[in-house]
Amino acid sequence: MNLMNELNNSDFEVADMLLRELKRQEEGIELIPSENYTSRAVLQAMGSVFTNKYSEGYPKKRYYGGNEIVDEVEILAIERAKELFGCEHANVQPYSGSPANQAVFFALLNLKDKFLGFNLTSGGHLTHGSHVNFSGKNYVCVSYDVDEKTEMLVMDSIHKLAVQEKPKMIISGLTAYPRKINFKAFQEIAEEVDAYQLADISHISGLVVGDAHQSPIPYADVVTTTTHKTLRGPRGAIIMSKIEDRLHDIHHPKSKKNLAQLIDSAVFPGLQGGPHDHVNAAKAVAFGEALKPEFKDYAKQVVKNAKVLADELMSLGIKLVTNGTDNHLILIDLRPEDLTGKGGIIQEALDDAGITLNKNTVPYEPSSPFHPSGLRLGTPAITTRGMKESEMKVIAEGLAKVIKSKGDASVSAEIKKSILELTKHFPLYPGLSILK
Ligand code: DSN
Repeated sequence: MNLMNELNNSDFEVADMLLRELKRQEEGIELIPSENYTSRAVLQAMGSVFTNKYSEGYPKKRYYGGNEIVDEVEILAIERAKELFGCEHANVQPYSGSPANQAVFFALLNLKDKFLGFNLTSGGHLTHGSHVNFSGKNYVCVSYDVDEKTEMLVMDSIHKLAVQEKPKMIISGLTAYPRKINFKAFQEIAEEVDAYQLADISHISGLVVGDAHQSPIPYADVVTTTTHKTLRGPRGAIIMSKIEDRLHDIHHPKSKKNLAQLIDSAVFPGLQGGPHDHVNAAKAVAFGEALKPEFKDYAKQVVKNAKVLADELMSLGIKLVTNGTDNHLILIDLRPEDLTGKGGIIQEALDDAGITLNKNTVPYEPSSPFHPSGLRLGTPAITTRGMKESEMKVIAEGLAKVIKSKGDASVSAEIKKSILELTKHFPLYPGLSILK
């Protein structure tokens, strides 16, 4: 179904923006580690008549009529999520990662309860306890951090903090940490202090299902993930959990609900109204794609590409946080380049060169989140495009030249030519009718 002709006829302005965005995506190198390119099948499921439906409730327990097909869609998405991750329970309704994490807080904690989360500046997420976020405002967050020297998480320090603070929940997971997370070790700590473990695998869920990262599913009580990052689906999220609440008698003695029921009722009716059925249809499609054997090759190539890109950058004299990566993302430390607080300037110079990434804080950031001293990049999108080790070398060279030039416009213009030459050979959505 091609709705582009209708869009062109009825709203030229939006149609034109869409075409220009497609061109931007085609011509540039996308290195934002939380972005990816979905398949055309995912796009089609999202841009479909499922968006016309309301379906408050859960399959077979809806508040409105006409949900017989939407029930099939949601059941399919749930079953595929369970098969893909090997989890006991899956709720596919969360609109995105932040609402999913919010639902877990709502399900498991009372206001002002204490939890442990990864410091945002060093690689955690806003919803892991930042003071400007609901998680930091409504609950008491004690942040754990990376070691100042190695810039890595040290499980012994997290253990000490947990024993001292006795939190009700410990969040594991990352948005800007280039190393692996030991979910088993987090669970051992959580069990020792009678806390829940919430593993937020939004960034790495594609790697987890592709056997390129340890899975938290055998260990963590609850696991959240967005569906659009390494998992390569539509914008959205899911929550997975065990069915039984192992801490029922300690934390929820009066509740008649098990863990899965606590989560479900926090999502609906606790926080959300009708699920986005068109997105759930697209989630089902994406899970089906991730169940195919070739997705494992994709996940492994993402990590391989990140390693090559990291090694090339370091060989060109660029300092990386933790001196490397074991996942899909890389954090460049601009301080040795005399660019402290100048991440935004280099991000803009790279935009001009056709390379998109984001400015980011580095651990123990000496400047501020809006003027940070680092750059965050990753390989999920370029790997989807088919790029491999040799392309990583070209990209590393472009990145290093722009950084070393400190944002010189003539260097960006020169790099842009090589980026256009490179992306020409990796068409996005070949044959998409709007390109004709
Ligand atoms: N905005 C996402 C990211 O870029 O990592 C996290 O929510």
